[in-house]
Amino acid sequence: RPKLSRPELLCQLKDKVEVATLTPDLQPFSSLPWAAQLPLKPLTSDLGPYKSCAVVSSAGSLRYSGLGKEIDSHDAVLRFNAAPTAGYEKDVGSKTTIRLINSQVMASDEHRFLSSSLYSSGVLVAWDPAPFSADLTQWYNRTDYPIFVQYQRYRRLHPLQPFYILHPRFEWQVWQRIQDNMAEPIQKNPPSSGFLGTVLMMSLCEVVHVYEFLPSRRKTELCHYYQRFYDAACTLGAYHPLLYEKNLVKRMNQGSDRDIYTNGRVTLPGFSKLNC
Ligand code: NCC
Repeated sequence: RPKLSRPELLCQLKDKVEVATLTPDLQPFSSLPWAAQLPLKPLTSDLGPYKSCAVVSSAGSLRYSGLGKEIDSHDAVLRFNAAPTAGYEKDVGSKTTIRLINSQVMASDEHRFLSSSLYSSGVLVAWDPAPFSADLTQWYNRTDYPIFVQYQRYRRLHPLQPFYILHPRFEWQVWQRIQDNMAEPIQKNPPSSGFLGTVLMMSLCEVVHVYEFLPSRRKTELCHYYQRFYDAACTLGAYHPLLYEKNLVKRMNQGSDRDIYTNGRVTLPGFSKLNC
């Protein structure tokens, strides 16, 4: 199979992936009393379009990057899971427009999801590793973590904060793009929050800058910029097909290799800017 060119890869991603979120009309939710807590409309009709967006990975290599001002200069900023800004503004900025969280963060005591102020600003978007079928009823009956119980609790405490749940079809559509563009079979686990968030922002923004997803010259085994914990698997992947995601992002990058090396910055076009 011939390797796709950059424009072909970008158009394939645009054509074959839809950023879908749960709405109250979908089965099995439509027959459940709490379905009314779900946003009426999908995320993509409520948010954006934005001109410029920043996706801030949680990588340790953001430490001492001094990228904070540059990151905050974007119209929208996406952050992940428990990644804080307080105390790290110089390196990661302070604006949070959207926070993408996995269901483990919502469920584990350690993250105090229901009570910590970390989660209460901006728009929340949650996802849970669903069965490959992406069948909503199957998933509902056997989620990886109790995403729906926690969602309902959070909504009761913060009824005004926008909070979306990604449709599992989205995670597996993104996974399929990775697999179809790799020569080897990859593990059947969903893509990392980092890559899911990147594709999400490509559907909302005209241009997307992704920071320290492809590591810069600051590359380190420090897992997160906000924690003293070292593990190379955070950058290279274990459960998630992270190395393959990074390979694909490298192939789609419209910026220079120098930009990656010095700033850890990748430049991707928004889907609306592609002529496919
Ligand atoms: O670590 P995590 O991701 O929260 O990081 C967010 C995204 O940043 C990119 N990243 C991170 C660290 C690093 N050194 N290099 C990177 O490129 C990745 O794209 C990553 O997705 C997740 O994807 O949701 C993940 O979540 C953590 C964990 O659940 C949360 O941080 C909450 O504690 C996972 N860790 C564990 O399960 C132990 C991680 O595998 C993936």
